[in-house]
Amino acid sequence: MLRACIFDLDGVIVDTSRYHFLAWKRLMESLGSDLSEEENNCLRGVSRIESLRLLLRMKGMSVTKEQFESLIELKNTWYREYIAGLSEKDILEGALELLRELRNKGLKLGLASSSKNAREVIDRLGIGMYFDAIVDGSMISRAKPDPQIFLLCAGLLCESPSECAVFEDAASGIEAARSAGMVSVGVEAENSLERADMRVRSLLEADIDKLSECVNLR
Ligand code: B16
Ligand code: MG
Repeated sequence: MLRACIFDLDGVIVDTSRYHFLAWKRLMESLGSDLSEEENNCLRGVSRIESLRLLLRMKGMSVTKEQFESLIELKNTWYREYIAGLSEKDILEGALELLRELRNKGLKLGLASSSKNAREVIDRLGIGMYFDAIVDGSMISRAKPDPQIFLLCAGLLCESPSECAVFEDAASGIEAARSAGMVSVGVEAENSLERADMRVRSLLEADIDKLSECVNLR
């Protein structure tokens, strides 16, 4: 029986991926390189440290440990500048309606984001009151696709993983949900998350009855 829904943040509830892209692009340009939108797609749902490792590998660049630390810091400073103007208007279509519908149905709600800035984003959007549990990047030691973030969230919600569904926009998040033994819903405009149990282009298309059936059929 479906008892809880766990939401990713970036790309599912709010489109902060644009700001991550701008900050990474600015960082790569400061190093005399560049970043295309396609290259940036590989970073979706990936932790900050792993993103920089990937970028440097992709561009055949190497930096010292100290430089790595300061680059990570700089990217985050720029990213935080970009998200300073976030407000309720930036919540993606269908998200608020879905959160309200799920709560009205008596389901528990969790938020599980790899971002260490997740709480600031949630505060700026004014949506903290919808969630019974929030797990952010500072609470985990292993990034998605490891299931740790979703298992921790289910634990805080006091629900069994098999009775939780996850809404995710990144392939790494879908893998994490699968490994956690949870039903996964891929939320992505191109509808390309083939490994997800269900797929929607936005939360507007989410159908709770179908999702419940999917959980019951397992
Ligand atoms: P930060 P999510 C992820 O958030 C983003 O999708 C990913 O692009 C970002 O690198 C990661 O958080 C870390 O974010 O630098 O703010 O700690 O999709 O798991 O909500
Ligand atoms: Mg995401």
